[in-house]
Amino acid sequence: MHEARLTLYELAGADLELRFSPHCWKTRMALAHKGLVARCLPWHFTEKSRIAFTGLETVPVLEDRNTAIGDSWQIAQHLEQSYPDRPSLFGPAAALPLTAFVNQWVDATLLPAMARILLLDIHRLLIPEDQTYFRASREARFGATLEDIVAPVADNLHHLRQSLAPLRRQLRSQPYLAGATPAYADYCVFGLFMWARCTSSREVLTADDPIDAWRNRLLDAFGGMARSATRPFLPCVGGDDGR
Ligand SMILES: N[C@@H](CCC(=O)N[C@@H](CS)C(=O)NCC(=O)O)C(=O)O
Repeated sequence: MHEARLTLYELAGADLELRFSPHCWKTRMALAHKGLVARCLPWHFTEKSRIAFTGLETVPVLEDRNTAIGDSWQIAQHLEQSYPDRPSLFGPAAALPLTAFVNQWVDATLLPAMARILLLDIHRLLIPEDQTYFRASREARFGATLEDIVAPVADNLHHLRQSLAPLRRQLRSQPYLAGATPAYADYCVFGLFMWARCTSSREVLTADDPIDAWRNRLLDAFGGMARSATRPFLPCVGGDDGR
């Protein structure tokens, strides 16, 4: 049962059970970390009016009793401050700015690199109105058609894997980015892998990548919550990435 006071608006595909947003996954993991259960409502890109009360046009949005919070980072702060008796999302005070840095690194560097792999897969999973909006907004953002953005598959995968180098090195000596146990820094990066898992049949890591073991640990966390998330039925993507 969810706690009646918490409602999370999450991006959904044409299949309303398909919740694939990397930012919403950060919040899902943060809620689970705090041992909180929210009522999770599906939301589509073109349903801006449903979240207009936040003044924002993006999800996640969390309603906690009479407060509405938008932006995954703000939501994480809210959860930490409002539920101090639950496990900390950040750890000691010094870890907060470092976690903020990880969040920025993910959003500025890893997210666009992952987008170049997933954009067309995402488009296929949306309701028609969202498809039109998504194509126009992302093509304007990236300056090319969705098809052209994803076409250099091998280069795009290579670029993402190279961008993941700091994470890979860190995970050679510790199980989680935050140390011995996972924290919000881990969820910031993990959200990206849920984005891939819930939209595409393409494996973005090589089989021997140490990041894979970390990803598996987080897929299994909280009773396998992330592992059991709905995935799309997709034909296997053909073609070798060549690396
Ligand atoms: N900085 C925001 C970014 C949220 C965001 O971009 N969410 C996407 C879904 S992954 C969205 O709602 N996009 C709406 C749009 O593109 O119009 C956060 O961390 O919550």
